[in-house]
Amino acid sequence: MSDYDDQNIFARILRGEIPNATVAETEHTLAFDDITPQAPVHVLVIPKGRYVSYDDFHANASDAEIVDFHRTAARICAERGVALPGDGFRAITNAGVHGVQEVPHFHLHLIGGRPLGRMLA
Ligand code: D5M
Repeated sequence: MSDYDDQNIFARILRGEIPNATVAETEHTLAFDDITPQAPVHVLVIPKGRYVSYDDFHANASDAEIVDFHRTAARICAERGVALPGDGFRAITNAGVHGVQEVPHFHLHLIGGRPLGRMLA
């Protein structure tokens, strides 16, 4: 696992150095609108802790952080009107070089509000 980069853009958002369009905030989790939305709903959910990627987060975060993260994501889907039994959404996380992860702070993309098509590599 690579070391955490304190200067990554989501670390700077968490420190309040860069503004964000906050969607939800809890003790362990922050969610905000993606700056380059790919669909009408495009929210990024991030843990407040210093986790690089999906695997780092799920291996090293506390159960409380993990539950809070996923409950927050599910609540946002409901609040943004994309949760089932509605039209649905896609939840994606990119990890590392093959996953083309641009920001090295774990984040989940919640994308919906239009038909997304089949996901192809
Ligand atoms: O994607 C990283 C995502 O982060 C990409 O969709 C743009 C988004 N991004 C980058 N900077 C910002 C700021 N400042 N606010 C909101 N969203 C941002 P990935 O390839 O998964 O690492």
